Amino acid sequence: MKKIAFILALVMVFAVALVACDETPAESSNPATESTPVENESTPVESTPDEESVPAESTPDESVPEEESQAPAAEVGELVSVGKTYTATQQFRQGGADVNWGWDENAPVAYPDEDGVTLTDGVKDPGDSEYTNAVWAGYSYLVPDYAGYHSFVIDLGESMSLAQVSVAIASSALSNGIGSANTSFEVLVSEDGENWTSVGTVASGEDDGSVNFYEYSVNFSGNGRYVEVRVARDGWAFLSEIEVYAAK
Ligand SMILES: [Ca+2]
Repeated sequence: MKKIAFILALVMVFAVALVACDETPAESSNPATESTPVENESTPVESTPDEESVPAESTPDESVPEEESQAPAAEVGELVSVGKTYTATQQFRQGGADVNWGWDENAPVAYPDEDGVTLTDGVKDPGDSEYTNAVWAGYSYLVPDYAGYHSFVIDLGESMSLAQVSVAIASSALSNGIGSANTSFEVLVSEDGENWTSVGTVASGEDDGSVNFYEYSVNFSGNGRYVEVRVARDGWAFLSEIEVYAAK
């Protein structure tokens, strides 16, 4: 009996050992090998919408300060720029054939703003299509110190509440080298002529040459004695008037 009991005990121990050996690798390997790739595969799938949602959630956050920084445009009132003095970017000096028709600081100004009143004399439409007409002042990107835009600073004489600035620019109808396409107009205001605040920028539309000139306006609400207009254009810009309107 002792032998039988001993054999039975050995069989039971062996059986338990077998079960333990079968279960241990089954539990440790199967979940590990099966779950790992599942998690790895699911991770990028789950992260994709997360990554997409991040910019989606940040977009309204970025738009908040833009909305807060833009005050409602004031109601347009009186035209206040006619007859006011201004300073402007230097104009192009057209050299002769000996300098390949390029910049020549000793040459006369091409398409000049005679007497420095062209942009605030109240006259916009020349009534014809000649760019050589004195109502147009031509500004070239070919000047040596061109900063990417032409600058015009109007002195209104006193500080006032402002609502709109409008620029009359010649279209491509006047000449192949003239136009208004791909041009932007930025308006800045200042109380002292030194500290400036940008109040808005407007981009030009298409220039199909169907009219002699286009007008682009920036509507805003701001105060200042000085108004700067920056006309950014990689090409000739012919201007006939810059209008500044006070708030009503
Ligand atoms: Ca004018």
